[in-house]
Amino acid sequence: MNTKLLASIAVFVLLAAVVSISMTDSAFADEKKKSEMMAKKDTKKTEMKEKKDAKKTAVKEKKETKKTEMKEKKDAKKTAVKEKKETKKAEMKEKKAATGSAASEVSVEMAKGTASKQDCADQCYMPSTVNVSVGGKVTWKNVDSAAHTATATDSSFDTSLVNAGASASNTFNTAGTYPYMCILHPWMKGTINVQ
Ligand SMILES: [Cu+2]
Repeated sequence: MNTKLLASIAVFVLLAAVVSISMTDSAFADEKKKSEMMAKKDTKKTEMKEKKDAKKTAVKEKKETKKTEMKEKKDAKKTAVKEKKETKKAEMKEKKAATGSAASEVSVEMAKGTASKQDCADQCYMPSTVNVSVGGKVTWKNVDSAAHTATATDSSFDTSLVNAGASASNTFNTAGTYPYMCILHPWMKGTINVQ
């Protein structure tokens, strides 16, 4: 009786152990499979995300490259305009310096047709205003077919009659502004600045 019971218990325990081991194994396998699947899923997800990110980055980079190019192009244009402006400014300054500075010898033409051209204005004497240094000489060359004079309004100088094709000069020793005209054709007016 005792032996039978013991045997029964032993068999039961053995059976229970076998079933338990089997169930544990099965559960373990399931768990493993599940875990593997999840890992696979995660890997795929990561890959997709990386791919998406790479695409995003590429688009962003392309956009930035284009932006940089546009900016560079714009800057280049700006620089070109600025340079052109500065060149022009320098040229103007040079021109101004050339005409503005007083020379020791200046030549003025009594222009063609001024004997009858009453509206010759600042083109009767060419140029109509000149700058000469103190002690400098102004020479009037008559390129017209009529005779003219260069006569100071204040009578400080007078070339008297300068015939067609002839020239006359005056030396200026005192600084000042000297307006002058032609006594034959009073619409002919000029100015000598002695500096
Ligand atoms: Cu004249």
